[in-house]
Amino acid sequence: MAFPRNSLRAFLQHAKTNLFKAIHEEHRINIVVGNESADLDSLTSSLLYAYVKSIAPPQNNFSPIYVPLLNLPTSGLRLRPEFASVCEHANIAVDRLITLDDLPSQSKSLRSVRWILVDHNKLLGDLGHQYSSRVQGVIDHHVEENAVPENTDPEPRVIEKCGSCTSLVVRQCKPAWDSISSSSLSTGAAHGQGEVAIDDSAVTQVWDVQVAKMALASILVDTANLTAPGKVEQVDRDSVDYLEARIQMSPKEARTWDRDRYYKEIDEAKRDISSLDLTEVLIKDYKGWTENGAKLGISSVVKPLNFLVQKAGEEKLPSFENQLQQFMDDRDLSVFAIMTTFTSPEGEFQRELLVQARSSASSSAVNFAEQGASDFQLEDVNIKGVSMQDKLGQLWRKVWLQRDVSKSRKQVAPLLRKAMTSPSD
Ligand SMILES: [Mn+2]
Repeated sequence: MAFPRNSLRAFLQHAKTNLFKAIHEEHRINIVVGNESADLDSLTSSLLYAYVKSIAPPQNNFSPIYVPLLNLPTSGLRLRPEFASVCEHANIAVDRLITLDDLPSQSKSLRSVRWILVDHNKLLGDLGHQYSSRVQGVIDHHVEENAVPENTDPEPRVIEKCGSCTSLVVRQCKPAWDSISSSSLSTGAAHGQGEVAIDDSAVTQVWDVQVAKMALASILVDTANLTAPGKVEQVDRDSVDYLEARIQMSPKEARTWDRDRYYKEIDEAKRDISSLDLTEVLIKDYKGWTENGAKLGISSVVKPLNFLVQKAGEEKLPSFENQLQQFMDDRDLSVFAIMTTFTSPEGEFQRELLVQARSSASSSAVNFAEQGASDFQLEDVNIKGVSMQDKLGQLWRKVWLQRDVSKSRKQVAPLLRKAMTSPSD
């Protein structure tokens, strides 16, 4: 049975109840799961897809129940202050989000489940070990990993470059979303006035506005309010248009809606990492891979490296370098990278890249550095408190200013992984 039209808040409750039933009574469900960095894009992609498809399930579905799952334990939620802002606009409680803690322990897998991946296209980690063969659908904007079957009918198989995965989910969900709202926005009525809105009950409009704002948050943050060079694609712009039109349907919201202000609010919440310690900052947006048995980890950070060095000082930690070493040891990493994004005092969007490797992997790092120098326009830079080698010479380390700011972890990670798989000769 499809979930009757209701709010996002009610939907989350429905999804949680059904996940519980699936665990204990083995009835069928679909789980819509984002990637392991569990960022805002993964959250909103899975929520939007699961919400719309639960109300308007495709024909021949495996199950009409779609559960949005965050790919992190509940303890990880506090590392993401932007979730709180977005959830407030969507009228849902952060502690009601469904996380890995809601799944059964590893020894007891869910039997009747199909997985739909959003914001990644290969199920990694423990989930990957248990459920890789049950993946039946993907919407993603990362590099294709050829891990999802070619035919995922009736679920989509969409892998396409753009600023935000949520934009692709919006495009995918438009027809269903239109069908569950009494007025269609996809048929050219998007900017219609009163006559379009009359049919929609006020309460449905409120629900739609909550969902639209939730989805907009990711697209705006991921594309720097549709301005990020090399990231924004037409699908991002179209999806923002569609979602804003949904907001405009509500006369009350239309009067006060201000996209720039909304973007600023969410972006500021995301950048406010003052309450986190250094390790928390590094794991907040972290992704890991294993290549040829060696582990690679990359942290994305929304502040410059000197902020991190300073933070280590404030926390009276031995040193920033020492903390990096500890971080690598704790995760058994051969190569660790930090990618920072920030705005310079002159208002310029900038990126730094730090790569450090154990001596066993230093040839991979050198390979990466050679290729990366031209691919990403890397320029050597000195950061106070970060030397180019550890005291014993056992670590290879480099810090660059990344002049090509259009390249993110989506481009840097594949090159690092490649450098780790192709032996130097
Ligand atoms: Mn994404």
